Amino acid sequence: QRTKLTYESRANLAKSAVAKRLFNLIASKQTNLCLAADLTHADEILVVADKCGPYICLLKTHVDIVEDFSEKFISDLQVLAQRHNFLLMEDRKFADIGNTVSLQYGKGIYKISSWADLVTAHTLPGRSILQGLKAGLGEEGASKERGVFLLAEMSASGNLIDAKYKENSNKIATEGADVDFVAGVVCQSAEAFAFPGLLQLTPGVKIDESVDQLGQQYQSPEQVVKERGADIGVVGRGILKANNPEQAAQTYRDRLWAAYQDRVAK
Ligand code: 5BU
Repeated sequence: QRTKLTYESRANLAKSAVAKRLFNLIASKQTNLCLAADLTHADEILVVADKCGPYICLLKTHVDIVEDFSEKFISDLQVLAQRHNFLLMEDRKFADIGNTVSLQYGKGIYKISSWADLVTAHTLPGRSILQGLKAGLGEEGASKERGVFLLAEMSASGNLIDAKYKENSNKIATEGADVDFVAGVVCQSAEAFAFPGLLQLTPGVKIDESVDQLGQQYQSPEQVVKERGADIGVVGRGILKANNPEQAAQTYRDRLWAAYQDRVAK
């Protein structure tokens, strides 16, 4: 059972180079917290990334909500990622045909493949999503370690994903020629996949609320790690809207990490 194995031991099983790197980063930095930096101005994101940087393994962006996006924002973010030792994930949720996805990944204003260590994608189009992403790497991306997290479940209430979709998503993540590009799965339960070389990323984590006004459903750090199999917990507003985001990041980090230690000890 993958949830009983340590991050260190799972690093050796990973087929994706960036997954291996992330497993080892989590283990050495002792944090399984991902910050969802859902803010709309570059300087706000940079400030929170600098403050929370010591407590996170991953910073997740929605780059299309940044009103003053620039290449400088990306290079500043990369400096912080280096300084504090975290990876960058663009939560783009690619979902189109391979050719379009390759363009969306590598081109346009954002040139996501040039800077995002990781991206997210829906499995809805089937395996061609992986081929499309690989084609979008370009020269710069292809020279670096890159990977994708495939969505097998969502935290939104009333979402349309059923058991069959989940099972087929698992197949895309674990079978076939392009699995070296898959770093993990975004999901809400340990049953979504079994292969220990993939990371489970679970959003919808909050300490003192169970829903928001727009369909989001939350669980506690302990629930997602111990009951739902999360290897990385994603926290956005739980940190961003706190009176002291840095302190909140530390609290979420402490609770997610203690839950992991409990999980592998038993
Ligand atoms: P929150 O502020 O902690 O609710 O933010 C959650 C983040 O995770 C936000 O960036 C979402 O886009 C993202 N997310 C999610 O909440 N649920 C999902 O199933 C997936 C992504 Br996939």
